[in-house]
Amino acid sequence: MPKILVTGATGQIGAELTLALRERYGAENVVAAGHRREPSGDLAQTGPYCRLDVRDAAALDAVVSGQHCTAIYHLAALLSAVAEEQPLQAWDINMNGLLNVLESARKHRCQVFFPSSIAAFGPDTPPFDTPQDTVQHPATIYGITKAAGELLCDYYHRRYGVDARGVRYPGLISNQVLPGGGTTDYAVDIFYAAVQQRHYDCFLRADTQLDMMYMPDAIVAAVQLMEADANRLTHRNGFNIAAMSFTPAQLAAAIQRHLPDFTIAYAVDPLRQAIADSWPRHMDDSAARTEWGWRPQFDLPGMVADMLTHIAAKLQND
Ligand code: VAH
Repeated sequence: MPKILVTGATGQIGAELTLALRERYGAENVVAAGHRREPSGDLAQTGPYCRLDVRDAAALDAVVSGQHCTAIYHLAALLSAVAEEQPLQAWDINMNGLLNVLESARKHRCQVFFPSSIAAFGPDTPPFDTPQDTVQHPATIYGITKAAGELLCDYYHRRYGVDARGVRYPGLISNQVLPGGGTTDYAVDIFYAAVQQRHYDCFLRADTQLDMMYMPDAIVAAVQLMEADANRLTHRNGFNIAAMSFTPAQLAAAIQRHLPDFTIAYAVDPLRQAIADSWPRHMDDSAARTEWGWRPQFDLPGMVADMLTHIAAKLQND
């Protein structure tokens, strides 16, 4: 049975991924590590939790060796918009944190999962059907750390045999933990606003098309890739994976099919609009489908229905 460390376990992906991994491998086999946010009830009560700053190489290595970890899902990072406000801290957390994880993985023979992003592409990347192997000139510090992270993981695999794997996530939508400081956060915020106020002021332009994915699919992708037969993998880090691609206007229309009185207005945030404009619209994920069987389950109507059900229930219980 694997012994897993999840860094960034109190974040948007980490919180749901930790609970899914505990369900699959046994709660005692999944150590959750968080730093900036306090763990939710489930996270702290269903299995081991520790506070960990991934920039502290000795502390990270002590957890990996002390817990005899066999795999590290490394999710700790600053997201795109907040990273643009603090580029030096973003480089420190996103790059030195990853380097510390890869060094521990090298020493203790651990697998590594590294989440890259559509942000690893830039304005001169083909925006539609973005190829698996293409131009990567990211225009944000977050995207630079993601593109560099893909290369660093490939290096540790080639040079030291570390079994590092990763995907390029689109914008992720979850009904559990709110995202923090991302450019695609509008696609989560809009549901809370729709249920509570029947109105949302969107910080991106109505026609800003981006790849998006529902969190249950994102979690399945991580586990499926980490369990895939290594002999089938031509690529390893930075698999394009896609599920749906939509604009704020299209998302609003899908919500209005459930809440006819919902309205949207646009108060564009120049920083996050510029970030979104530098990203591709829709990725070609044929390599992931061929090499490890990637298949998303949620489309836009399915995600909207599930999100509204969960958010309405959650707000009723709060
Ligand atoms: C962000 N949610 O907005 C993240 C993600 C593709 C976007 O990387 O920064």
